Amino acid sequence: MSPEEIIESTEQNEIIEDNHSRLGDEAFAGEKTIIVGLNCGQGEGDLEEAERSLDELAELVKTAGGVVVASVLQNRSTPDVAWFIGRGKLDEIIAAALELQAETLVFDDELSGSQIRNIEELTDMKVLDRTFVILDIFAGRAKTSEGKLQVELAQLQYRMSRLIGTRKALSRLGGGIGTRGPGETKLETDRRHISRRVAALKRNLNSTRERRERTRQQRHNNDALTVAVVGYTNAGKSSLMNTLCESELETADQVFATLDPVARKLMLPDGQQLILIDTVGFIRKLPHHLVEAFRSTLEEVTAADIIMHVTDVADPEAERQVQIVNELLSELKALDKPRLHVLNKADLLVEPASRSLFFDGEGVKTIQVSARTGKGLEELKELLAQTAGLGMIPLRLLIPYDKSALLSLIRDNGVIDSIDYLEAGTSVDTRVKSSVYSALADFIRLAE
Ligand SMILES: Nc1nc2c(ncn2[C@@H]2O[C@H](COP(=O)(O)OP(=O)(O)OP(=O)(O)O)[C@@H](O)[C@H]2O)c(=O)[nH]1
Ligand SMILES: [Mg+2]
Repeated sequence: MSPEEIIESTEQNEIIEDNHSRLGDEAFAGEKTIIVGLNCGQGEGDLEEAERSLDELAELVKTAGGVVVASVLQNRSTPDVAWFIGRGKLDEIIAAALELQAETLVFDDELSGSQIRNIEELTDMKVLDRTFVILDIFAGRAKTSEGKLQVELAQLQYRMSRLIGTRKALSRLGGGIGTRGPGETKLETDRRHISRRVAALKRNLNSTRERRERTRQQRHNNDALTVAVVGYTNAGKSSLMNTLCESELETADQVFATLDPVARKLMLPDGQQLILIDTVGFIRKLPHHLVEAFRSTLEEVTAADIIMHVTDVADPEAERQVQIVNELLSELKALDKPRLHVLNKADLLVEPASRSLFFDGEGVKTIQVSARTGKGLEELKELLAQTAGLGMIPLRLLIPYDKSALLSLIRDNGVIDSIDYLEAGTSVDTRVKSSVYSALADFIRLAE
């Protein structure tokens, strides 16, 4: 695709009919895979974390269409420079692969290009890492042109940094985890060609980003407060938005069902309107290239007025997931914003949730709900109204009849608690965003 073509395709950021993910999962079915993790920590917690991360990798490989036939975890004080894990361990893996007829190895950490090449040559298997698999899933899921461009950028940057390796991973077309996205012909060409493509993608994403920035600004100026719905992947963010906003966003029991941010209006019981923005789910070791490439979508989180953090309270890993989400929120400089913590899937709890989940930071209110049964959702709306109200200024106004346009400004930027038509004008008790205070200050009613 030439840069011109890219510009054209980003002009409309519409949902492109996407058969990729559906077809993809079938086309990739059955690739026998051994997953490999390395634990360099000494503590018991470290081992457990490495095991959980490996479980998650199995899930990722499955989502990408592979079949995990074995999982190997090595304890070692440092990664091996040439082989990542121990050479002896690799021999064991080769023997196991022969027996299990496995053709692919997926490592749970990012490997260097030379490690990938070394291991490929030794094992004669296709060698991938966690980042590659995540990028592959994203490539199959991206629906809008912006999402597709972002994923392609992340893939190219990732591949460019490993161009010297990946003989097998790149030399196969048509089937196999990691063969979606930029195909062989593009990757065979030299780095300069890829660099040019990367530069073109970045330019295009920049213009998309400016457009997104403008939309956001408009939303900010004329509309309700925005709430970024964030959380670990599969926590039920989209389901919760669907139940709250009566929308029909795609939900699925799998990682990364949502890639592109989608906004929906939520009318609160007090008449206030909020805009909820669904976002991509977070995960352990979210690839650096992906965070970079998805900067413009992740800025929806940075720009939101309120953060609604959703956690699957029934997941045994919930506490760790909260920690991972908070680390990413901190990177996105979003931890200081008004935040509430929603413990979802309460219907699946067999015993009470861990108490520590209820303390997610100073001033952060926590509520237990179920998007499925509707339990706790009215309280959640209350809590959202309260949180939204925190940044609002209460005013008692008298608006002359020739300034009635100000009433729409108030409605768009706040809530009217009571309204009364007097001889001198409209008397309004209201709470408004601080951004419109100066437009209204002249009409504040003085105490009678
Ligand atoms: N039992 C139960 N299941 C739920 C609840 N909320 C969501 N789910 C299920 O959890 C799975 C994930 O839900 P999604 O809404 O797709 O989760 P998400 O957080 O948007 O996930 P990503 O977009 O992949 O990050 C789906 O199978 C939902 O049906 C709930 O309250 N209770
Ligand atoms: Mg989702």
